[in-house]
Amino acid sequence: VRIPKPVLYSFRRCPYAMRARMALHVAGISCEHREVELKAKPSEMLDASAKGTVPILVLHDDRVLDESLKIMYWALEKNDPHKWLKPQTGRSDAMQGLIADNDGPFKNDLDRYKYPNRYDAAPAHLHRDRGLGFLARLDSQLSADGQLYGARISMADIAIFPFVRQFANTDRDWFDALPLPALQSWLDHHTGSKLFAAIMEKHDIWSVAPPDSPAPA
Ligand SMILES: N[C@@H](CCC(=O)N[C@@H](CS)C(=O)NCC(=O)O)C(=O)O
Repeated sequence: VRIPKPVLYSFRRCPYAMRARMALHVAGISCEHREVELKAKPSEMLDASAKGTVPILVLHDDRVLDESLKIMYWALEKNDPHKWLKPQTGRSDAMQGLIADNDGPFKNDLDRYKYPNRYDAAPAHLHRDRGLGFLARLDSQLSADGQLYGARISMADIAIFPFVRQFANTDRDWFDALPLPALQSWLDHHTGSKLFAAIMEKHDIWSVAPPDSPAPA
C-alpha cells in the first residue's frame, strides 16, 4: 500500500515555513509542496486550518499540524539524523525557552522594526534596539562553540536563524557593522548552507487546476 505524501502549504519567504521545510528535509520526508500566496490563500488550506497561517502540514490520516514547531517535532521525532533534538550542551528545555523568546518578544520587535507603518506604536529604532538585546544574547551563546548549543547544530539554530536573517536584511549595513562576529558568521553559515539552498527552491503558486493544465475531455 502506498501512503500518500503529506501536503505542505508553504510560503517561500516565511521564516516559520522555512524552519518547517528544513526539518522535513533533513528528516527525509517528502511532501506535496503547495506554494501559496498569503494574499490569496487557497480554500483547501483554510479548510484544513482556519487559522490561515503557513506552514500547514496535512497528514495522510487527515491530521493537521498548523504550527511550525509542531511540524519540526513531528518530522524530527520520525527521523533526526543530525540529533537536532538533542542539544550538545544545555538541555532541551533551555532550547525551547530560547525559541520561545525568539517567537515571542524578538519576533514582535522584528515586525515593528521591519514594518513600522503597519503598527502605530514606538518608532522602529526602539524595536531595533530591543531586538539587538536578543542578538547580543545569541552572540554570546554562539561565541563559545559556533552554534547555540555547542559545536553541533540543534533545533534552536534552525528555528531561530530565519528570523535573524530577516532582522539582518532589514538594514544590512547596520547589521554588518555590529560588533557581534559570532552571530554574523553563524548567520552566514546557515544562509549559505546546502540545506537552506534546498529549501529555498522556487515553486509555482499552487492551485487545484493550474491554468496550463489540459482541459478535461
Ligand atoms: N505560530 C505560527 C506562525 C505562522 C505565521 O504567522 N506565518 C505567517 C507568514 S510568515 C502567516 O502565515 N501569516 C498569515 C498572513 O500573513 O495572512 C507557526 O509557527 O507556524
